[in-house]
Amino acid sequence: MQILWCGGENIDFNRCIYQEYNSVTYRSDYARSSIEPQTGSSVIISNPFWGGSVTSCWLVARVHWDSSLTWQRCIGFGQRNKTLGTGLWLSSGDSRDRFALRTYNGDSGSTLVQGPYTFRNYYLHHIAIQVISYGALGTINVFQNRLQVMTYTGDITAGSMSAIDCIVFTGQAGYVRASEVIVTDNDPRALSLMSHVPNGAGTSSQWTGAYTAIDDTEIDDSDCVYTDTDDYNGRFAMTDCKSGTFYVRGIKTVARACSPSGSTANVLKLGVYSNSTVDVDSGQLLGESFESVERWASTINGNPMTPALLNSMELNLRSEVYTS
Ligand SMILES: [Ca+2]
Ligand SMILES: [Ca+2]
Repeated sequence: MQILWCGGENIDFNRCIYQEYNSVTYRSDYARSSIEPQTGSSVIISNPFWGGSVTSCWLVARVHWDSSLTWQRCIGFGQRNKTLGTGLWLSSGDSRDRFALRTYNGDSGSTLVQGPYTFRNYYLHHIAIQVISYGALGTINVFQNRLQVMTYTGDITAGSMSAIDCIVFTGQAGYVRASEVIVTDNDPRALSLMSHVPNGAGTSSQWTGAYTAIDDTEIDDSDCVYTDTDDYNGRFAMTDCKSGTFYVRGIKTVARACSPSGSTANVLKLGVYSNSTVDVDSGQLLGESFESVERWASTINGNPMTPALLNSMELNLRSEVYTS
């Protein structure tokens, strides 16, 4: 199974996200919060899938449903360069506690199929959605608490969307929260997403600033860690796995970063420091404004990940001065 994308905090989505800390809306031993739109938001979209767009994939998420609205968009699949809201959506139906599958062209929606009246209000649902061959003849299956509740085969085209490259989430404040969002190429119903955050100084860190500047729950760019020197490693200890037996599929490293005007260092390499070895990606060129950059790794220094390895690793940020 390949993990195509994952996320569950405002750093993973790019529009008007509020984080909800009422732990009935998420699993507090896995996630730090759920996400929720701010009042006045438009539809929220995720950071892009790492490997580009796909036409078949799965989504699994924890969804806290607290909506009094019919035909309320909840979560689904989108394409980042299309009119906001375009997508293939799990929605409420003609009753607030009824499932529906809808397509939106960015302007209006149409119903593919309605499901059972089991979208229970004020309840944390385990939702999985499978898309097979997005297009004029495709199939969508929806699972609630791992059991199938809807299926539709036919034209599942949404507006001018040609493929799927992001997750879309409701813009309606106060009704829907999501956490532990994972996109895969195969059945992800057994997967969980656990957030790990900086909780101490790292080994021989060369960057300026303390971990407390980057342990934000709500994004706070007013304090951060930084360097303007080539090939400097910023290292920070990370929180551990919860106890239990886990098979670790991999880790996503995500940071908000920028290279302000006048900087020398302009590339950020993301990864980890483990067993005295740096394992970072080839780096991403930064703009002058803060934005999220992500890296997925299914191994550390070529070794399969284990909870013990994760517990001992440190976050490793590495600077680079790139000149074309
Ligand atoms: Ca901060
Ligand atoms: Ca640790």
